[in-house]
Amino acid sequence: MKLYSFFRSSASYRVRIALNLKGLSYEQIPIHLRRGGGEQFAPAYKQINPQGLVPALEDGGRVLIQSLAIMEYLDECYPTPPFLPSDPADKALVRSMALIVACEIHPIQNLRVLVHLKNNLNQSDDDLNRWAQHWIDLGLSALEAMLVSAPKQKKFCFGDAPTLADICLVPQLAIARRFNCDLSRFPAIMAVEANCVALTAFAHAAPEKQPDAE
Ligand SMILES: N[C@@H](CCC(=O)N[C@@H](CS)C(=O)NCC(=O)O)C(=O)O
Repeated sequence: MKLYSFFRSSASYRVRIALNLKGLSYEQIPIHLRRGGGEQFAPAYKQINPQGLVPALEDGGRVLIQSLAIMEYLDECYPTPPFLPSDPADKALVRSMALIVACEIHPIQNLRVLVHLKNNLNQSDDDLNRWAQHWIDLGLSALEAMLVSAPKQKKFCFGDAPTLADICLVPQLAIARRFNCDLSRFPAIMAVEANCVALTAFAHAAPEKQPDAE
């Protein structure tokens, strides 16, 4: 498998964790999101991902995009260990946690959104930081409340094994730190993160461990 990714990209980080949890080997093709105005916009890469975003996963000659779609594909092709619980309501709960990160937090503090705010709407770097902090804080506050009240929350967001929720959460925390968010307000999230990063699948997927890390 080939993973088109960028070491600092949290959506790529999700897929690296997922591949590692499934015990799959993969070659990383780095797509630098800043160099030369962004390698994601190169015509050759847009043939791979017309959205001009990372990650993209090539498997058996087919290319998949969108990290959640990729992770569900991996889960269906390689069911062990599962990324979702079997009970429909539990599954919906785990998906809802993953979607808080992937749909409500990450897209509005993504690079292209910040570049647009800065270059076209004349916002300062301070404004961009406050923007990112605001949306990250709002989403993590909701997730913290869910973890505190969830009856099946144990070592991880749900139960005693990592699910899609943890796979989305840990990379988002790396971004939160990049924007200097105050994570001490989220003790349940911090406890889950500590249990995740103790696993080699998460530790080996960390941005600083990637071949393209700067
Ligand atoms: N929903 C997409 C998001 C992909 C995405 O936004 N990737 C970011 C890096 S985390 C990116 O490529 N940004 C490039 C840009 O904003 O120009 C997914 O989950 O794969």
